Amino acid sequence: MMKLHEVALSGNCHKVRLLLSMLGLSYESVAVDLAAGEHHTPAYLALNPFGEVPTLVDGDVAIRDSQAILVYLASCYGGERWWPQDPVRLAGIVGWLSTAANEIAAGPNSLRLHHKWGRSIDVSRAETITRRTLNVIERTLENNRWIAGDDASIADLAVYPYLALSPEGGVELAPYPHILRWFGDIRLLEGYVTMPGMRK
Ligand SMILES: N[C@@H](CCC(=O)N[C@@H](CS)C(=O)NCC(=O)O)C(=O)O
Repeated sequence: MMKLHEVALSGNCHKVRLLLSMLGLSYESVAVDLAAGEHHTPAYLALNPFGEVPTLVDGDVAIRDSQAILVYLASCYGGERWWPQDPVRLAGIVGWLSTAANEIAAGPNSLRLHHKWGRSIDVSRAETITRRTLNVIERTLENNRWIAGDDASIADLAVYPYLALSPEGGVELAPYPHILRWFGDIRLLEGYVTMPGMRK
């Protein structure tokens, strides 16, 4: 059975929990105790040399990085529905995976680390990135039901958790009605699961 090395309050881990659940895949959850430094042990670093969660272990392979795990699961177990072959659609999806790893990590994720756990960050930079990113996503969702076009994809699952958790970082979402509408659509997807800190 697959093993997901994870942390309950991590939005990066939640991306993977969402897809595993939506694909109906069973897995063993292995809790990593960050406070105890479990992610810096040689055994964990052998699976993930960056010492981060999540890490997915499937048979002989260990995969690090939430975006990479989404790609792996979607392409192995999701079929055309979750991993389309059309190059334009695929490029659109990967573009959003990149946004999740860059702007969303440096914006809303960073603000949550600061407000919830006291991480020292450049708050004004994180707020600027957050505002710009939310504006782009709001405009995207004004014209599209889903973030990368007409169908739900791993792009939605990569972008969703840290936006849904962003009120924990002091972000006000009321000015973004299309993002709020899209939250509702994601929550109706079969297999949707929530996590602490998310409204639903
Ligand atoms: N790009 C990575 C980032 C993972 C990441 O930053 N994980 C955090 C928890 S959400 C972590 O492991 N932090 C522990 C540390 O950096 O010491 C991904 O998307 O999986």
